Amino acid sequence: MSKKISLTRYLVEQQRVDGKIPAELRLLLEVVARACKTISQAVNKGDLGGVLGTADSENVQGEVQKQLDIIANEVLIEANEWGGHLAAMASEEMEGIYLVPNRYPQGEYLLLFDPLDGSSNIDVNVSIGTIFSVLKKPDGSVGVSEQDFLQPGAQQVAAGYCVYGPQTTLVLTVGDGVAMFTLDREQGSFVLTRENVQIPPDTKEFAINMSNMRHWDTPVKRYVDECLAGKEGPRGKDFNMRWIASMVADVHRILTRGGIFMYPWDKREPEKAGKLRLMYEANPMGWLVEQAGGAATNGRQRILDIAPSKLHERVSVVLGSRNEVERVTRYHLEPGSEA
Ligand code: AHM
Ligand code: MG
Repeated sequence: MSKKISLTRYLVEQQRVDGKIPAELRLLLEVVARACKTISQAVNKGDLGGVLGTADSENVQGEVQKQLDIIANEVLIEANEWGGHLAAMASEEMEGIYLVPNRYPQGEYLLLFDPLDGSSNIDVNVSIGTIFSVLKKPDGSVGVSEQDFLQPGAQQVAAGYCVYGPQTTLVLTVGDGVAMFTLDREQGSFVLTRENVQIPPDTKEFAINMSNMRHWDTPVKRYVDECLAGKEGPRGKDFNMRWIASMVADVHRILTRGGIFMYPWDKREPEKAGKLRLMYEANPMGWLVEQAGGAATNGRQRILDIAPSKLHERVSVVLGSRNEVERVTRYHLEPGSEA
């Protein structure tokens, strides 16, 4: 029988081998994984647990919250606030940062999350997920403020997501490649199922919400038009399209078999840089994709190099198979393509 490596063992080994991660970070990641298990249980129960449907509230982005958005947010806060490894948390579902209450010890890490990504899929039983990003509080800062969170994605010390689909899979990087862990429900633990995940540099699959086509900028329209032209067009090959409307599930497919994902800026709300949020969606996903040999840009610039100016900042996202992302980025940088 091949030996099973649990997430706990994987993290302990990461800590021991060359001290790749400190003990505090290991503890933090274990707690996040435990919270994801709890969220997975709630997702699985669905109507039986009375967790589906809309809550009577909106989040800071003006989006109507689903009951599971709120439940997942609470699960992550309650799991993480008492362990002593965190200074503060930030979430898509909370306007300001959440300080660890005074009654608990304070740690040096900052945890950001989208507790339940792909909310529009909750009630229709389609894959959804939790996305998380871990930063270190800047050296020498006293107390903790929103400013401490405003670090470029390149400074993340861990990032990952948990996808709640036919299987519950936790995908993680601590800067040493990407590993995937499948939840073994009988054992109650995440088991390592893939290591050194690599995204093929080329692909024939793209993911974008095509209903927004008329609002896109020229470079994005050009790229998709060329894909749609198939064998007879300039790309000389047929493309396939997938759009799950859960970034976690779309990124999971790309980490599994390649592809390109785009949620670009568009003319519907030109003052917004995009729909997705930089700090707890694009940064963690961008780092995972880069760690798997792919690329992630906002069409012009590497996502991980963007210096954020606010917690809920939005960003245009192009990520996945390296050669395709480079092509879209090149189209944006060509003279005359400015939005
Ligand atoms: P959410 O965090 O409120 O769920 O929104 C983010 C989601 C992404 O998971 C997904 O890629 C996108 O929104 C889908 O948007 P659309 O409904 O425009 O297709
Ligand atoms: Mg989201």
